[in-house]
Amino acid sequence: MPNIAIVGATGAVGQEFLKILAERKFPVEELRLLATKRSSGTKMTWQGKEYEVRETTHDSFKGIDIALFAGGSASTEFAPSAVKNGAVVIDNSSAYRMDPEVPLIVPEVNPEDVKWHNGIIANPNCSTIIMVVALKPINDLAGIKRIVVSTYQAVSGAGKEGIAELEAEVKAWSKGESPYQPEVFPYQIAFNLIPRIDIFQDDDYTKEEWKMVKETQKIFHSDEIKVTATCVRVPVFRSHSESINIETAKKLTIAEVKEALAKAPGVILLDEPSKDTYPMPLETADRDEVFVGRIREDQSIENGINIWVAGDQIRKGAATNAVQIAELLG
Ligand code: 2RA
Repeated sequence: MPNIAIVGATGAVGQEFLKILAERKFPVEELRLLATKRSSGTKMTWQGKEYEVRETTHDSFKGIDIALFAGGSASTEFAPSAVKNGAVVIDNSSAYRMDPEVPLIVPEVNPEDVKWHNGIIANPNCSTIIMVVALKPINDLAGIKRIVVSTYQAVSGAGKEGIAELEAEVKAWSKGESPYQPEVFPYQIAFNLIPRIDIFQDDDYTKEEWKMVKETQKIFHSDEIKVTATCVRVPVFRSHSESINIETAKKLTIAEVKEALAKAPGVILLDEPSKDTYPMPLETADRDEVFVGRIREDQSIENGINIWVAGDQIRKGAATNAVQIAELLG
């Protein structure tokens, strides 16, 4: 059984790694919980046993087979040391995603890429993962030419601090207190929408929007798929939603799209307009599947489809996908 290290164990994604390893009965010989100096000494319980979180150092990885990195600057600082010590790193940060030597994997889409890793495997951005799981069966059937996506991203994407900020703002508002001073998001997120996730680039797109373009092309192995994205933070705790317009090379009927999605691994079709049934973040939170509904023909173009997708950002958008990658390592 492998020895596993979790780097960033005390954060939202780190804690979810622990839940998912247990739920999926991932075999673990030794578990090493690592975090920043500030969190070292924290006690965490996993499978009835107490573990003490230790500070991540370059010497933390001796004997480790798989290191799950939750994200942030620890990846650039420590992933190379983990690899030097013989571990395979599965990294949830954006540091290595576009490195041509590093596979970027969503197990339902491109599991074969696990074969060519050189020690680091990147976990894609949450909104990309959720989108490509839903797009894979459509791309297989008809070849996607262009994607226009707008995201509605939960505060969990900014970690447990993002969740705490929304909660604090709602509590302050309900008590009639003066507005909470935001620290995580650039503006109040409660009762608001913020059309900026990650930093702005020179072309005025955000880095989050750029990730959706570049990561989608890398996962599908095709620069021919054109993608344009608008990413928006919404006052939802932990499930991202996305409105996706897809133009395909071949004409598809809506029945064909629904049939393919209903059979697709990792997808749940929730599309019964007459019963008011469609995916919503409250219902998709804490689930591993990507939920798809509101499937309609785009009548403004020749071969167009509109879909609505929702999926838990911390689970399939981060921790579950990473543990599925670990499972591919066999
Ligand atoms: C967000 N994409 O939602 C980020 C998290 N990976 O902010």
